[in-house]
Amino acid sequence: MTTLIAPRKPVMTLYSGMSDPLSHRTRIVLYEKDIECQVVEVDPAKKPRELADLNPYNDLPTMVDRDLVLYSSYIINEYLDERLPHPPLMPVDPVSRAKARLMLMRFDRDWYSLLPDLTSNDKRASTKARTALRDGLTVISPIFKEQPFVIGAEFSLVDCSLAPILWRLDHYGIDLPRQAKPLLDYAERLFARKSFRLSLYICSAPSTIGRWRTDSRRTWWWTRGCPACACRRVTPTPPAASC
Ligand SMILES: N[C@@H](CCC(=O)N[C@@H](CS)C(=O)NCC(=O)O)C(=O)O
Repeated sequence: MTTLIAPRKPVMTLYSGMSDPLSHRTRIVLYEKDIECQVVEVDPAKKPRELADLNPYNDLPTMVDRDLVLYSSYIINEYLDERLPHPPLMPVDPVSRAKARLMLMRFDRDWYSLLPDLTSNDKRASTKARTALRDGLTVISPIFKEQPFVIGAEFSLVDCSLAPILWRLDHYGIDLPRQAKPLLDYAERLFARKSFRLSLYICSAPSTIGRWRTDSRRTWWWTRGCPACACRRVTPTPPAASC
C-alpha cells in the first residue's frame, strides 16, 4: 500500500519594508504566485535585530527560505520565479529573458535610483528627479498602445517592478502629461490585479484608515494614507480586513 503524503508548501519569511517600493515589488511576486509566506512588516526606523544577522546590508526586502537567506529584491524575485515556476514571470527563450533583465536593470538604474531624491528635502534635487521620472515614463508610454505589458502579451517581473513606482506617482508629486494615457491605462490594469491589491495590505491598518466613497460611476475604498506608501490614492477595491 502506498502512503500518500501531501507535499508541504515551503515555509518562507519575507522581511518587507512598510513603505518601500523594493519590498513592494517582491510582495507583488509573492501574491502573483500565491506563495505561502510569512510577511514580516518592518519599520525601517525600528528594524528587528535578526535582520542584521541575516543580511550583512541590513536592508529590505530580505527573504528566508529554510536555510537560504536572500537579499536584493531582484535576486529574491528571480529566485521566487525559478523556485515556484507557476505562473512564469519571465519569458522562456534566452533572448527575451535577456531583454527582460535589461529592462529590469534600466528601471533600477534610471528610475529606482531617483527615489531618494524624489522624497528628499533638497528642492532642486527633487525637481530634477521628478522631471526625469515623468519624462522617462512618458517616453515608454506608446509601448502600451501596442501591447498589454512591458515586454509583450504576458505579465512579467518587469511589470512587478514598474507597478510600485506607478502606484506612488501622486505621492512623488508627478503628474503625467496627456500623451501618457496608454501608460496610465496600463497602470490601472496593474492596480486591478489581485496580486497587486493584496500587495498593498500587509497590515491591519487599512480597515481603520479608509472609508467608502461613492460617485455616479462606482464605489471605492479611499485610504487616507495607503499602508504601502503613505500616499493618498483611490484604491480599486476594499482592503483585506487584516494580515
Ligand atoms: N538592491 C537592494 C536595495 C535594498 C534597499 O536599499 N532597501 C532599502 C529600502 S528602499 C532599505 O532597506 N533601506 C533602509 C536601510 O537601509 O536602512 C534591493 O533591490 O532590494
